[in-house]
Amino acid sequence: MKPRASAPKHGLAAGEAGRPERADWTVDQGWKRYTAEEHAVWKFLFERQSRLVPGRACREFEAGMRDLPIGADRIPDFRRLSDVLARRTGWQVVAVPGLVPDEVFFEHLANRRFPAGRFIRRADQLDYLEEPDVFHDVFGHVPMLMNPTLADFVQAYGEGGLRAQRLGVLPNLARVYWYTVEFGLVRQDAGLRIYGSGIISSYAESLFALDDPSPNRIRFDLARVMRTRYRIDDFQESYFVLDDLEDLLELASVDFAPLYESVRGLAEWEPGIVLPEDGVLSRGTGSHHAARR
Ligand code: HBI
Ligand code: FE
Repeated sequence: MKPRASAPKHGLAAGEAGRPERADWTVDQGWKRYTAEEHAVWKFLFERQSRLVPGRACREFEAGMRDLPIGADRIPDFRRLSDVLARRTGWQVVAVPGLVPDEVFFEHLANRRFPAGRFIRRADQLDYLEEPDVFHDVFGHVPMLMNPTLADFVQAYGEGGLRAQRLGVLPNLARVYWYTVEFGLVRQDAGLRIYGSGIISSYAESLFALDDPSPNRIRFDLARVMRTRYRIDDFQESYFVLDDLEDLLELASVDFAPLYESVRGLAEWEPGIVLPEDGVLSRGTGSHHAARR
């Protein structure tokens, strides 16, 4: 997720924003230090979101959630998540204080470690926060990492991130992550479904992304997405839709270098634009964002 904002802390209140304890920015989750109020925030979010999942999340999300030790009553323990996840796809969940520097993030992903924020949003921030907390990271990302295709794709993103940084094209790659892992939609037999973690961990965006007439829903195209800016402060104006989650398999193995060259210096697209060559599944009214401008 994006984020920026002072994160609420548990246990070790002060100083988390400062220098990391370890070079890889990991910390102990400190599971025993979560308070009853923090578990209660988790429970509220978990129950509210779980009601939305049937008929909205892709089947891979539901399957991953079913097999993980994630429930309403307590914030999950990352070690128990990692036990199950490692057996399935070789991934682990490690605790971090919040956002970590890009290269630290990529290094973890390249090694199949998912850095999850250990703090949880406060009860007065249930609907919006900019820093990825334990609810976004665990409810949103971990079930999808149980899927071998998504698991490979995210590792490839970590490896590609380090390369893209050296090539000076990180914004292009970051957009691919944004419009897939965070805000992706996929067509399944039963209809349009969510696989993006930023959507499925958000109550309002889970409704907006699928049902609202405002956003565009456009077939995913790699070069197109690389040129498309995104919003971090509001719902997306456009969602990009895969025909099949397995399409990520090819995205995990193609060489992005020639693509970076092909988009270098070209115009960047505003988030809400629709191009003549787009495969438009539904053309948005734009009403949501127009009302806010
Ligand atoms: N750190 N903890 C955390 N989570 C993220 O999703 C994250 C991050 N650091 C950088 C980052 N994301 C992105 O800006 C990169 O994917 C480009
Ligand atoms: Fe995220």
